[in-house]
Amino acid sequence: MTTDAADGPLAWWQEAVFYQIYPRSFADSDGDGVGDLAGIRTRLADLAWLGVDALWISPFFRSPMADFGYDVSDYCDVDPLFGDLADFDALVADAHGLGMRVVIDWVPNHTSDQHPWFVDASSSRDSPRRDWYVWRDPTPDGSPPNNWVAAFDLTAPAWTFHEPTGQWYLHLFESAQPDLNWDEPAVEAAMHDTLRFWLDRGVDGFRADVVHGIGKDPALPDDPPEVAGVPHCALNDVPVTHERLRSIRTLVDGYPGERMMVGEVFLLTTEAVATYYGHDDELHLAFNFPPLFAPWLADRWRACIEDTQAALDPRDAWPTWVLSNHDNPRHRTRYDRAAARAGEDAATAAVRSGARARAAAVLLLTLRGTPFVYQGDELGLTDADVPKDRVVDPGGRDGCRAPIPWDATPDHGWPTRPGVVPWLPIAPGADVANRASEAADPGSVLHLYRRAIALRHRSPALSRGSCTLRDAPDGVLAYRRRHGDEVVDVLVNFDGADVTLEDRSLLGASLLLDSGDAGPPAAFTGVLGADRAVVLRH
Ligand code: TEU
Repeated sequence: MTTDAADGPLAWWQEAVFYQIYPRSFADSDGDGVGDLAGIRTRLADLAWLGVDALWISPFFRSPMADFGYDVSDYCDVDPLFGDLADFDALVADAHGLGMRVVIDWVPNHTSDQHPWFVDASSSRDSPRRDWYVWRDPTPDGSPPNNWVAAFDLTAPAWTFHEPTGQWYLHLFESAQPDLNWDEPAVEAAMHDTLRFWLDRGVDGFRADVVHGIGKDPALPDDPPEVAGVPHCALNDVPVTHERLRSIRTLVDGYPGERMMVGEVFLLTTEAVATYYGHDDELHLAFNFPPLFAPWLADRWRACIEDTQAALDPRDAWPTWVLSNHDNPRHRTRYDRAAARAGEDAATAAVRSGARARAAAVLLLTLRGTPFVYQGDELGLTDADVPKDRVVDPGGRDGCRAPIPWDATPDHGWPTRPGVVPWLPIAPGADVANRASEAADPGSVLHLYRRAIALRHRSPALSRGSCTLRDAPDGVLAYRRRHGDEVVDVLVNFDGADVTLEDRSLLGASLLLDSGDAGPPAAFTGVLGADRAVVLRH
């Protein structure tokens, strides 16, 4: 299957490499053990050096932090933990000055239960804001209004009974995160205003959290028994959401400078995700979850690419690729755990773990579509081992949220005030796997990311060309990127043994990038090393 090369100019967000910042864990400027906006500012030059084009910053808005910022109590202010609006403005100005765009999180499906809107709505059944949230009367047998399951604790209903006013309210996540009722026009208007607030401040776009949740079936029907135990947030998919996304698109596109929205559509098939692009009139981009959850196997990745082409190409929709984020174990850790389950011993893991993560980086940065790098993946980090008494996330997602190790000093760049420790433990191996040590080592994962990003930027075939899957030996994924006369082949060996390629046409092709090497580009010998990815030009 081939995807045609894009002709005509691409938008910046199609050519960009994005970098996700989870602000609590990125860099701390005030020694309270939690990262902040001023901390991010001190590290922008490092990100420019890496070569990324755009930053997506996870929530820094006012929040009681029941879900570490995904429970917003004021959409138009910075939580004091992270700084203030002046810090944000300075951050945007500095990022723009370095040529990087800034995209922020927007959480439209739910607010915090401490948001003045919910405080008001829950004050009385007669509150003028009562209908800003989803309320239902008690059922005769006292059970919740339907069988929807909340995220995180799959035994918990997506409903909480509110004693003072005698009704249930809906929450697809924690009970501290009541769902907004987008059927209420005032809610839609108020949420549009929050977009305008940040667009006026100069943000380049939004990552919209659980954006497929802003429409609900008004009948609130039970989820079918065959999906029992699946959280409703992974199932909610109704037509009215598309109408709302078209209004949002009109609003965002009404601003100059190609503002954009990438939506978190947490649905489990690419086909369903694709519908949220509309016909170039809904989301500019949508995260595609099957590749994020795919195991490290050539045939599974081949299927992910085929599914993406089949679902997105007919819509002229532009793909996204994500290997890790703040909600899931890092890809290195996921692949290592799967290998351990399949019987990989510790000695083999010590060799293969890092090599797999490096090959995955080359895959991520050579596919057709916008790649998103999650902070710390460029250092080859694994998840931190978080002892039980330090687990703080309701979804147990702490391991991938460990603070970024900046250097080899004992505190790894997280000096704290007396009596304070960083909010989560740092990942293992930080004496070597840290920014400063890796910046000084041309063979590091960090340098591999930098080389791969630079190669993508200077190669039209990689940044915008067509993508054709090619035949390859078992365990190898092969695709050809082409733009005009430029033809680039990518080969990824998912197995732990060398493979001799029968395709002699590749012999002598110049090696633009080799995931296993720091060395100068050479000619391809026809042997693809174990756990390696290579990029070749004819
Ligand atoms: O995530 C939505 C979501 O569906 C995932 O959290 C998923 O349920 C979870 O990863 C399963 O482990 C977004 C944010 O990315 C997440 O951090 C928030 O907790 C959530 O929304 C609620 O705002």
